[in-house]
This record gives sequence, C-alpha cells and structure tokens, in this order.
Amino acid sequence: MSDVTRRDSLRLLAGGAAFIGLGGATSISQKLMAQPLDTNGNEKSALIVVDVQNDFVPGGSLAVKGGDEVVPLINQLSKQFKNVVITQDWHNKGHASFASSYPGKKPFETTELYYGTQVLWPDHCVQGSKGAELVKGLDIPHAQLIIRKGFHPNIDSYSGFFEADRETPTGLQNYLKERGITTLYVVGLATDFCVAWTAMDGVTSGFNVTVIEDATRAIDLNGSLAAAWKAMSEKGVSRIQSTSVLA
Ligand code: VGL
Ligand code: ZN
Repeated sequence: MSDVTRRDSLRLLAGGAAFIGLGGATSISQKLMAQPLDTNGNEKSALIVVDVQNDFVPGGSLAVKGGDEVVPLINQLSKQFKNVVITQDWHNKGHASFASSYPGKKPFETTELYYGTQVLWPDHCVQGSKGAELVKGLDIPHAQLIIRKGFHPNIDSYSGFFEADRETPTGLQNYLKERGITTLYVVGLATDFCVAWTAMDGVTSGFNVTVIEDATRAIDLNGSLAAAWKAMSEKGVSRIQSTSVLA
C-alpha cells in the first residue's frame, strides 16, 4: 500500500473512531468495508505535474539544472495516483515576461509591470514550439487534464491556479473541486517558481498541498529557492521526499 493510500486509510480510521462511541468497535470494520480503499491511489488526491517541458530541461532556453532527472521519478510517482493533472507554460511570442520584449533589458533582470515586479526570462515555451512541448520521456498516459497558463500577453503565470496579477484564474481550482479532489501533491519545474506558486495557490484555493521535493528542481535565482521554501512553509505547504509516497 502506498503512503498516500495509507494516509487516507488513517483518515478513514479517524472517521471510524468517532463511530466507536455510537455503535461499538465492529462499526469501524463495517465503515471500512462500506468504503473500500482504492488500490490505484485515492479518488480525492491528485498529482500536479508542473511544466515538465523541453525549455526547462538541459538544452532548453530556460534550462533548470537537473530538470531532466525528475522525469523517471515523476513517471514512477504518477502510477500511485488515479488523478494526474499536468501544467504547461504556454506563452505567446513577445510575451510580457520575455526580456526580448523590452529594448535594453537582459534575461534575469526585472521590470515593473502593472501587477508588480516581473523577472524577465529568456524567450521560452512559445505556443506551438518544440520548447513548449512536454518532455518526450514524460510517460503519464492516464493524466486527465493539461492546463495551459501564461497565454495572456500582458500577464505572466507561474501558478497553475492564478496568473501573476493574482486575480485571473486558469480554471484549475474549480476543475479540481468539481471532481471532489481535496489533496494535491505537486512535482516538476521549477521548485522556486511554478511549483512554489502552484503549491501556495493550492492552499489559498482550499486544498491540502504537499510538494515532493526530490521530484522538483530549482532555478535558484538570488536565493529564490530558500525564499520559496520559507514562503511555502509559512503558507502551510508540506514538504516530503518521494520515498514516503512510493510503495
Ligand atoms: C517558470 C519561469 C518562467 C517555471 C515558467 O515553470 O518555473 N519559470 N516561466
Ligand atoms: Zn514562463
């Protein structure tokens, strides 16, 4: 049994404990039998696979060091989950987050946009380009939704839930809620940008959120990785290693 299902069975037991007072010990097994656990991951949990795209792995225009290393692990983890959602950074040419859109600006400098300070990136994940494609080795045929983000020309979007203006929704929150999902495990690229923002917005959106650290890699720009872990921890995001999820 995986830890995901184990944890959910503990939750069921906790529910059963409230039951003891009413109906006696046999009620626990009755309750467990009435709600058999799903051996292929839990219906209420989803794995969110963030931006595992060619431009974010070595050889790509915004390569994350070791970005390709997480692919086999994410494939393996995905088998523990009935529900998998993939996010895909998906920018128009000339997007507001590209340094090339501002004369005299270089990648990794910042600029002020109407919603705040924006890091300027090399052109990446341009709609329809090779760089925007999911990494070929990513093997999750049972993924149910690919949610694209960052397609509004004037707004960046690190998070899978809300764009960088913190207002424009991608639709992911209601998709997950309508599907009865309550618990999210977040993996992918990059830990300190799209993974962190997705995880924190997941909490804001009312989900229990855990980042599986060894299934992520970071850009780490001026201390951004440490800052992201601090912010995630303060927000209530849990941090685990894949060994506690894998069977
Ligand atoms: C990302 C920078 C720009 C990410 C996306 O996926 O973390 N980072 N766009
Ligand atoms: Zn981007």
